[in-house]
Amino acid sequence: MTFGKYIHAPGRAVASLGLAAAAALTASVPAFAQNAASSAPAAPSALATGAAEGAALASGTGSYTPMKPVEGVGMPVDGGIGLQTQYSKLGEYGAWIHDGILMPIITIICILVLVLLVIIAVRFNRRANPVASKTSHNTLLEVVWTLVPVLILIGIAVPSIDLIAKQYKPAPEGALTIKVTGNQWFWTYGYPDNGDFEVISNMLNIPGSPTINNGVREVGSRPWDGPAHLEVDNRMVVPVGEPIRLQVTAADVIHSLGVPSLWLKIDAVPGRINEKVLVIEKPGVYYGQCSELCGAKHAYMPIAIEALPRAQYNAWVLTHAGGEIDGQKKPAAVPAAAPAAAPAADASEAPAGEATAEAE
Ligand SMILES: [Cu+2]
Repeated sequence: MTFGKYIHAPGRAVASLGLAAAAALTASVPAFAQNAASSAPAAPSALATGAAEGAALASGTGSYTPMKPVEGVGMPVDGGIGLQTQYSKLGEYGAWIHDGILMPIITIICILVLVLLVIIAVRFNRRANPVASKTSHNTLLEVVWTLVPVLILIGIAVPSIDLIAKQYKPAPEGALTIKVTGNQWFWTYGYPDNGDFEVISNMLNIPGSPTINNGVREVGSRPWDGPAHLEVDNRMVVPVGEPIRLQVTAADVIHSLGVPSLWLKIDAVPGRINEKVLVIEKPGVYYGQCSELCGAKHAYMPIAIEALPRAQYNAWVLTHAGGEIDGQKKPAAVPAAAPAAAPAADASEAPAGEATAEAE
């Protein structure tokens, strides 16, 4: 499948990102281009990373072909309402609270209030009911309309507080730590448990639109590219099904790491580390965006998380200079990585068929 409709319908995609930001971009394209070239290290690093990616694929120390995302999975859909399908246990729980508790309660209360209003307007207007009742108290009614809302609030509070508690549960011992840093206007992902290499992640440029990141390729130029405005040059690759300790901070202003389909939103604050555990249930590519207004290119720093089985993750780690598995640099020391590495290397020119199959 292709994402041509996203790529060739920038108007629609832009609308989903906010017309205001798009207007600002159009008005000051040269300024952005200069920013990217002078202040942000993103552009040159991205070039270097691209070259390194090719070299690593050829060198045989590791292998990685980006996974092709499944359309509609881990990304917004046209005309979608409600929450995105969730791919973490916490997300499934949160979505259940929203869809199974909050929405029914909201709907019932709204209908009840509307019905009462209509009854009052029809039966107790001045013409239909010229002599108004002098009743001022009704003990039973007052007890009921106090108790029922209290019970409703308790019904909402119990699962809500439970969800909050679960979200704050610290990562278990041995969880893989990934350090996420928000920058104006790109993300960096550090892997201290895998040799402390760092991945710089820039949004891909959009054909026919002003250049956002100098030196970064255009979306749609690789078979595994996802939607425009969401796909990046280097994704945050993580192992699937394992607890990941995300340590989130920022280098300049406040950003926010938000991926709707993973129930993930956590602020990236300069000088502070916010921590969150992430367990992704299914291999796949999950997209999000910076969720804190962080400056001119706020709308152009998407997040793309690719969850791979452990063996493929290890092979990806070894494509990076300094990448280590359990303190070992040689792929020979990681037997699990070897079988996955071989076919993936052969398939490096082809669209990641294997990876896609896993995702489905
Ligand atoms: Cu930001």
